[in-house]
Amino acid sequence: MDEVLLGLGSNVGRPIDNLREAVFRLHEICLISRVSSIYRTEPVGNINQDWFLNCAVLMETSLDAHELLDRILRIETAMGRVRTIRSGPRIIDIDILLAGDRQISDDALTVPHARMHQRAFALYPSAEIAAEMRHPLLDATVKDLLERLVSEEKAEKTSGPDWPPRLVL
Ligand code: PH2
Ligand code: MG
Ligand code: MG
Repeated sequence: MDEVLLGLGSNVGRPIDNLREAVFRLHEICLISRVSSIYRTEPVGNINQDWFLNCAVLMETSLDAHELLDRILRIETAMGRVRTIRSGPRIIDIDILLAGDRQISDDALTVPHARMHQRAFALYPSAEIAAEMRHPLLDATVKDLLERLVSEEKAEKTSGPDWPPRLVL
């Protein structure tokens, strides 16, 4: 069973509802152990879009990483995501940030996520729920990565109604 850290983001429609729905849908395919707070974050990459809400989810799964990716893509599609411009606005984005100490790099998937260590919107929520989880390539914990991060990105913790979502475990 792998412990997997996911990063979730949304900046279209009602982002808080989208994050909540994504967590419920993930709950149907894996065992969720922790859900972070929500952060309101400045868009990175393509700045001509609304700010995002981001959070992180820690889960356990016996799916292998590619099967998990397949389920995640199905959740994104079911929630109405249409892929247009790179780094553009999205209803929901669910990224596999870390999967135990696995290292995967192929056409479909890169784990650890190639840019997680450079992104405040991924590291702030991740450090809240998985501070001691190790990045297998950088020889650092998530907490170390956040401490090392040099970034101007604005990220502020927010609260929302019904957050964290009440999962029936
Ligand atoms: N996701 C991106 C690109 N830029 N910026 C923020 N603040 N949050 C995101 O989740 C995000 C982004 C590509 O997936
Ligand atoms: Mg992403
Ligand atoms: Mg993605």
